[in-house]
Amino acid sequence: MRIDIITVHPELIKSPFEFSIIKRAIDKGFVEVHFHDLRKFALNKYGKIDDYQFGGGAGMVLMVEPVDQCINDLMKDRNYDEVIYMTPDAKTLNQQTANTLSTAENIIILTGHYKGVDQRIRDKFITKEISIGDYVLSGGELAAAVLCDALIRLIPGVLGDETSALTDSFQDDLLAPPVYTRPSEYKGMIVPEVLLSGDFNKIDEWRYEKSMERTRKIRPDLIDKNE
Ligand code: 6GU
Repeated sequence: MRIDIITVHPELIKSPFEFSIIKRAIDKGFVEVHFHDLRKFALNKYGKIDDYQFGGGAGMVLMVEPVDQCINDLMKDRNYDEVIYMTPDAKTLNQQTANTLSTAENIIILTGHYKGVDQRIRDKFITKEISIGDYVLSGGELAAAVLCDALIRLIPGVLGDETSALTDSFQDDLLAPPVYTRPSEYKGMIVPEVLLSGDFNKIDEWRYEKSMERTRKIRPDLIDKNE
């Protein structure tokens, strides 16, 4: 997979790609991530990329021209499966969207800032708009990093244990069960005996029950959705 991220603040978004699973995925060649500084396409030597909105109102809007040029440059070299715009006024990211996007070959992610991007960019290029939740961030960079993390870990081979991405919370619309590791007793706090029993049928059953219990308590909407 190749991901091209267009941003006003490349430095803000780089570090999540430099650690742990995501770094390993890049090092092993499962994914290529390229950052594109919108200011390189600025209208003047002062780096102008935004302007006041027509009709009045507070906040700056990313201009059509720099974004259009940046996306056109990328599209000259390859075809893109999706051109994604990160914005709070969109459908919320969920596991199903992440699963689908993780099979793409090439994607562009445009991160908004200020008041967002000129609507003409959305009309002309954007194939998918994604929010990461019902709250407002100061820019789309962190949201883009969240999206990339969710996608990259799903690429086959990225996680050492092939099955573990599939047993995550939300893959089956249930929250994950509790987990424990050594020691089996600490300051009188003990690990549930079934986990030490070696009986894998019983363990699976216990985990499922705990998943249901947690989901009913914390996210009953996930269960109602399937009934
Ligand atoms: Cl994608 N962008 C911004 N600015 N705020 C958000 C968001 C995105 N998703 C939730 N809040």
